[in-house]
Amino acid sequence: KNELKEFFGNFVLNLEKTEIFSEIQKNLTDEVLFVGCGSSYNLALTISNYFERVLKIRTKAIPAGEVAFQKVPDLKEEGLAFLFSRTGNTTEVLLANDVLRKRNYRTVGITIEEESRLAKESDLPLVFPVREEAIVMTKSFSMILLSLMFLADKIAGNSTERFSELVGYSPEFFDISWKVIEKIDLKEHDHFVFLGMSEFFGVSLESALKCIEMSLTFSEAYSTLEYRHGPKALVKKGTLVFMQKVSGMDEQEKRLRKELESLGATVLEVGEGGDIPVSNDWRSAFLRTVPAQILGYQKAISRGISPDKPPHLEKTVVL
Ligand code: F1P
Repeated sequence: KNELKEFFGNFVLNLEKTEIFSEIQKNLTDEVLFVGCGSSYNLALTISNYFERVLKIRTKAIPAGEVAFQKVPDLKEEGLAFLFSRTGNTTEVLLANDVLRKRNYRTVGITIEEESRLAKESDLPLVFPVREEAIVMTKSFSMILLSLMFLADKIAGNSTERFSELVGYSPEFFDISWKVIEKIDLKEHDHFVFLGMSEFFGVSLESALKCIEMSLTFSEAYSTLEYRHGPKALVKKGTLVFMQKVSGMDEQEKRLRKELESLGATVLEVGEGGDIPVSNDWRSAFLRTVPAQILGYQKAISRGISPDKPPHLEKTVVL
């Protein structure tokens, strides 16, 4: 919980001075691709939304497998593409890098492994100084998300003060999340639902994936109001819903919470005035996966499972 502060001071605040920053700025086109698999796809999706929001460009987030096997209907002949892979060796991402480079895309390879193929084969490698041994991606997700959102604001010429505030708040946010989740009887909850919009939808997808991977619990994610259109049929006592609050939706969120609680669900709201309070600014996305990381961890422990080594999964998926 304290690593984020150090990382922000040592790495993120210096990003602007690096060569990769000016290269990205120079190569920014009117449509930018964001590509990855699994957590790295969720990361790509969340960042893609934020780039669109602050830089007013069109973006597309695509699972790497669809680029790798050329299933994208309208891929352009050139452009800029961000490829995400924590290990830097996931087959689909490497194949996607080949496909895009052959088409004259400039590829930015985002990874934490300097010696990985993505770091070596992408045009503009951006290697993060983060160590993460577990199979499940947790802190590197938050750190890369924070960095690229920061980068987008810097390119747009926006103030980045809010990031400093959020990073300063992160240890407290971690503690509050831990305590709130600790109070829930997790043995009685076996169905987790994550609801969010836009950037917070990416956060919700990642939250569900974390809980599946770490605690082997049935978990789903939906765009907040979509949940009322069918999926809520599965709500029961034992359903735990995390709702990511967004600005201007208080009334709808309140009504949805009431409805889900009347169906037997336990509901926790993350955001301004919520059970786990945090700013509703989209920049808070990098913090908002933390409650699910804690939930996955606590649920795994309550089931006697190792949250670091889920069955059937490997750190790098090789096709
Ligand atoms: C992608 C990924 C992970 C996931 C699992 C399988 O890895 O989907 O997000 O947790 O371990 O691989 P990477 O390309 O980011 O290394």
